[in-house]
Amino acid sequence: MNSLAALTSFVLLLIAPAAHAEVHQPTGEVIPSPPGCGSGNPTGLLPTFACACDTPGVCNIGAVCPSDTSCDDGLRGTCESRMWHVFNDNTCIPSMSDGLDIRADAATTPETFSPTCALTFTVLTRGTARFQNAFGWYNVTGSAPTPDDLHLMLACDAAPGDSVVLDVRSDPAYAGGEIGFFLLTPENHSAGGECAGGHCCPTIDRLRAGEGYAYYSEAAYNPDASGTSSFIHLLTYDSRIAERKFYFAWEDTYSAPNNDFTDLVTSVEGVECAGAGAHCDTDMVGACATGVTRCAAGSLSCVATFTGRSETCNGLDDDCNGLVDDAVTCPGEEVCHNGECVPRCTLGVEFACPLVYEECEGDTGLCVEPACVGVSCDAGQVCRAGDCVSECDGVTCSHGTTCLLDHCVDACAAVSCGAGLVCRGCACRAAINATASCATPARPATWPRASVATAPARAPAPPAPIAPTGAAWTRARLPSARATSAARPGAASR
Ligand SMILES: [Ca+2]
Ligand SMILES: [Ca+2]
Ligand SMILES: [Ca+2]
Repeated sequence: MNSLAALTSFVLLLIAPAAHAEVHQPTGEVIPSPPGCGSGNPTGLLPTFACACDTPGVCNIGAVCPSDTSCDDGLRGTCESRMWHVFNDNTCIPSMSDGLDIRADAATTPETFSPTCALTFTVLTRGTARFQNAFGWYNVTGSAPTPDDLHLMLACDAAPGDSVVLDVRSDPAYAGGEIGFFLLTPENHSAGGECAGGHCCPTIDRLRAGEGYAYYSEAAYNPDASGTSSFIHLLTYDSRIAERKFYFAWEDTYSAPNNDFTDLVTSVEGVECAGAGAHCDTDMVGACATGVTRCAAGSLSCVATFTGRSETCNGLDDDCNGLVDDAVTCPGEEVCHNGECVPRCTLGVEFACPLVYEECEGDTGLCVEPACVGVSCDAGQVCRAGDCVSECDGVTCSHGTTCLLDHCVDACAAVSCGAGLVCRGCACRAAINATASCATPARPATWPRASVATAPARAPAPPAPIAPTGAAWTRARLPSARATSAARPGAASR
């Protein structure tokens, strides 16, 4: 196995959503409100999430403990949350829960999203709302959406469990860029809490005619927005069990929320928070330095693409201590050089340095540029032409590869993407030809060989480039030799 291929065993860091400060209304009340009890069953947002499972009809809600030695753990399937009882607790409302936390994971950001594939809009619950609220999307434009740009996806008659699929990206109404989501209510402007004209089904036409309200994921455009004393109408939750899925939990009453945030709870699958998927620096070193921005608990964070592991001879700083291939062992008499175990060049003519511009360094048994013999560089630097320079300085990698520690590597080789996604630049993105269900699996490209040639210095022209088998690669040279590329001929035979 190619030693570089071992990198594919890296795993993508699991995104553990970081709990953040509690969200509260301007009145000081922490939101959302805790579970209640209705008809002998727990009510509110937490049981809604305990019934948001990858299998329909399943709920992770345990039964009351029959004795102090036997309690139902509530575990039925893969669900966002779980609730279970302890002996002698409230027989309606389980006292224990885990998974998605309705308070710790509640977020008012992101306010805008990027459609990455076909979107699936689903109603989870309508709680006990008297309004038959509706839900949809709009184009983010930098100003308040007009009724003409409110695109209803879940109308007032959509029942819990109903889903609508729309590929927003190919919808004529999509202007490109980010989108927001809205709630449509039928509330009477002059009699709060009442349905305008006694009709509780809101429509865009009724809104245009001045009946009801629209509330937006961009909260500043809400009809009752008033700066820092604005009531919060929407809490968003980043799914813990599905990629690119967010939950939208709404409060529907103008300036008078009751804070259960179940007046309409919807999910949208196929969106990322705006800004996700970009390259970022994790502030770690070595292979762990490269990250990608992800949504976690409502905010962007930089998630390392690779986690550290034990160092092997592969041209990478596997254990993220800032040193490439430090303290690795190679079989027999071999030494680790440029990411490969090679025979010591001190062992005689048979193992002499293969490139004419390299010289055998006696101490290490390595072939190096003559000007780099005896030169030791700090972490993060490599010797070229006798000078210690920053790794990846002046290195241009071929399409699909990224310079990491002076080597062109396929950052996607270690990234595992979900169905319908492909890895680009170490971030999982929707496949270009994703079907409406976004279900076409697409695998990342195969692992290309890194080009690990060192630059010639005061030396004859290096031999013609020899591309490793089955791999495309290019590499810019230092200014003194910009036009040429070189690989160790020995590398081509592996
Ligand atoms: Ca409510
Ligand atoms: Ca290391
Ligand atoms: Ca290594």
